[in-house]
Amino acid sequence: GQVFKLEDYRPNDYLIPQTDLTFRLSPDATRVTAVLTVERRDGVSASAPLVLDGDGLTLKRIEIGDKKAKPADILVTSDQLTILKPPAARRFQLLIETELAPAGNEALMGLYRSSNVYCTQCEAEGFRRITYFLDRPDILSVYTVRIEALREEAPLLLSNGNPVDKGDLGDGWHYARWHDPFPKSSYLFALVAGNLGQLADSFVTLSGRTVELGIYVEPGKEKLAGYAMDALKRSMKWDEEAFGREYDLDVFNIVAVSDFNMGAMENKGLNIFNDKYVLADQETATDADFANIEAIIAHEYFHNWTGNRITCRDWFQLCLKEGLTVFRDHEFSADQRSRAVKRIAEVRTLRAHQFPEDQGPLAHPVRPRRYREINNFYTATVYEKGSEVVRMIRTILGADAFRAGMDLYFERHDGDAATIEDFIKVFEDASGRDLSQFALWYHQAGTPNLTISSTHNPASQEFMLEIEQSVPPTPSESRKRLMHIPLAFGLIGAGGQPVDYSGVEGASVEDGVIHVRKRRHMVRFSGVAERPAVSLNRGFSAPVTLSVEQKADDQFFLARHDSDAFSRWQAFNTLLTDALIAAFREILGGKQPVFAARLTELAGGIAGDETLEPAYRALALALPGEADIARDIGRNIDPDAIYAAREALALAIATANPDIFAGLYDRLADKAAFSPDAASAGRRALRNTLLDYLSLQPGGAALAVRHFQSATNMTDRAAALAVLAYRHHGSPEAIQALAAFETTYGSDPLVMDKWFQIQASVPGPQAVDTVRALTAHPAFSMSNPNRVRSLIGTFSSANQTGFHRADGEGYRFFSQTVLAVETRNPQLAARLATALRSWRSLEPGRQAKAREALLSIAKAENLSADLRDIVERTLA
Ligand code: BAL
Ligand code: ZN
Repeated sequence: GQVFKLEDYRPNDYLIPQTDLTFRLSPDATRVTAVLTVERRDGVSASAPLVLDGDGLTLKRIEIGDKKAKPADILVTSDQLTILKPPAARRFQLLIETELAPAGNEALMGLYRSSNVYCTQCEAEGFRRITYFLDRPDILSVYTVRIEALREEAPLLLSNGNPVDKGDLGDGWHYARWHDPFPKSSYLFALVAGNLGQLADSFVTLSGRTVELGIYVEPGKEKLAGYAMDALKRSMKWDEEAFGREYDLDVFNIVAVSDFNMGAMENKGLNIFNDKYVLADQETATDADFANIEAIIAHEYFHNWTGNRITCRDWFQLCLKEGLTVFRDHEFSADQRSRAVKRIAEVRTLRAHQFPEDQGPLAHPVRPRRYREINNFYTATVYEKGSEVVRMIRTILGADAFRAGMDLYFERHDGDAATIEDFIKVFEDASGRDLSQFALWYHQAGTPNLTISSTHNPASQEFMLEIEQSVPPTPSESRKRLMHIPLAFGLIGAGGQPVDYSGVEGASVEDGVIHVRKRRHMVRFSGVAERPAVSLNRGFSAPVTLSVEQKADDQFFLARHDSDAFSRWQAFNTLLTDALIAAFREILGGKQPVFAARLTELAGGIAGDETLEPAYRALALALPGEADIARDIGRNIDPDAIYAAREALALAIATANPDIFAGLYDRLADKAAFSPDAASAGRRALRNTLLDYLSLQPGGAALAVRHFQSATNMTDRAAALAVLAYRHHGSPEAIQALAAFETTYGSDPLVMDKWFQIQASVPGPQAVDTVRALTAHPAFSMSNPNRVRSLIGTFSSANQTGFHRADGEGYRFFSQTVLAVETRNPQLAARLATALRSWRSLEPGRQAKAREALLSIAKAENLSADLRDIVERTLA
């Protein structure tokens, strides 16, 4: 396939300042009439052909400047419409009529039907499946959209911008017209038509304008949108306060649909959401669901400024809107909830999803320079690492200069299709700092490592940190340049107090941050009488790995005393990881692992420490996941041995703390009415984590059954079901609970996703048969992305022992399933296929079998560009 390169960017010869669309909707033959006002750019020859993008379109009519086009005037191929001799006038009109079949569109790109609702998804290149267009983000156009439909089939007609007109057309047809005054890229176009229920509200902006808010859902589910509406209003207020950003249209609409490739989409004034991220109440949604809804509602809303008002020049700049908007939604959630807990959760996500990407065959810079299929670059690197890079800019500049830079960005680039260079420049201009070395974070792939050791000289009262940076090679980037890494740190005295120093040499150190810029720094702190413990990468100031020579005593000390909540969590997590890796090696050597009593007792100490928030304690007590442990081990992975090590540590912690855990479990029982707020969710999280440990003790199954039966909300119910399914797999208690859950929620697809997910993650060699059998369950569907991700996605990315079954059966099932999905939805299949990206870190037997599975996909006929790109890069 074609390779697109950043350096090949050039503006198109033509612009499309105005786009008027008319849709006459019908499931199998929708007519789209596009009237485009085309403008030739200054200096472009009048004979330059106009080449429009298309994808799978049926062209019905074309008029160039009022005249019907003759066959010799145009050239139509499967993916282009070329106007060979455009009119001589600089500005002219083009009328294009196409016919689409939304009902048969299972790829869920362009115009499609989801549960009889017409909806669209145009990012990145879906608009070309609706009409021929310059389908690239730097073509900004003002859209007017007229929608015609049978009133009975589609009483509700929505598009971007403000409503301007509506009326009856006779014969049961009606229409609505929408106008969006803000020029926008085609990927932000949206249309929704169908029979939907509305939850209405309003918001008064900073300057006193009233905005009508609507959330549209399947009729009867309006009440389930209440939390999303609340999150929307809080997002609108927060963006005014934190970034000075006000909403700009008269209406803001959100529509929830059940078939959606992404989480949601920020179309101007008409966000379209995967219903999983809108619908919630205590009976059907977990606390994690509530938190996700809050974050994604905020994320899409924040795109109105970072994405829509200022968009990307080309798709290489995707992180310009995504990394920045993730940073903004992280800050929002941190302000709405607990900053420390949020930061730990973010870092866990980054390590679980971005680190393996950066350390494997799919590694790419935050701003890539090449792609074959842009759909495959909606990655953890672009989103999550992209957010970390923005966070580092704030760390380096400080909050005030960062805000000044953001203000300048909005002022200078409003209405632009901008680049990462533009973004970096505003911070340089606002702060007077040189960010050229820092900019490598956007351009260079790979997770940097810092090797750090410390020495203390009591005679000279010097404390020294020796820091060395390295960036491992990544595909097509074997040599790396030196990065600017902001490393936040703290020196801590024996009583837990911060240690002052009188001077520092060897690196620039500002506000508790060491600026690592060279390969090696010897940082000398003077006036330090006693050896301090050193807390490193506080708050996870840089997305790096650390190799630290640190005494276990110091690690225990930090786990008890670090005043930085993130680093305190990190210290305990590192202790757990080290113990798990040691246990893994013991198991491979045929020994029973043993764990230090001071480690298992510290777990009890943290659980019972009332000075710590319950949510924090829950995160501390959650053992590193099997994939996290595998990543830290790095190579020759045997997932069964990792699983055994993790189980052994869980049992050791449970056995060391039965009374603390049981007492706390009882005290945490919530007697108040349900609330999804962070504090209540934190108490539930801690209690459910304790249940997991307690279930390993005698009577554990009965306890989990009581928890399941007495649950008054989905968080507790799903947690108990998971404990029964994992810890008591195959027991009558587990079987009964799964059956009861299915009976109660069988007709609620989003809740059944949890049921699929829990069963898909039950560890062990039986998992592949369970999952295969569940693909025949009536609630499962190979064409619905949420179902596929819940069952197949969970099995392949969250069930290490099941998926990596030693005989390769997990991989065989997986490759067949990926191919079955791909015939319907290539984007979804490509996403699933990334589950094998770390195949080279497996032990040789599994490695060979994983490779076979990848090759069997690569060999399949008519592979989509999406899947081919992932599989070929994974095998390269
Ligand atoms: N732009 C795609 C969905 C999102 O990141 O908001
Ligand atoms: Zn986004």
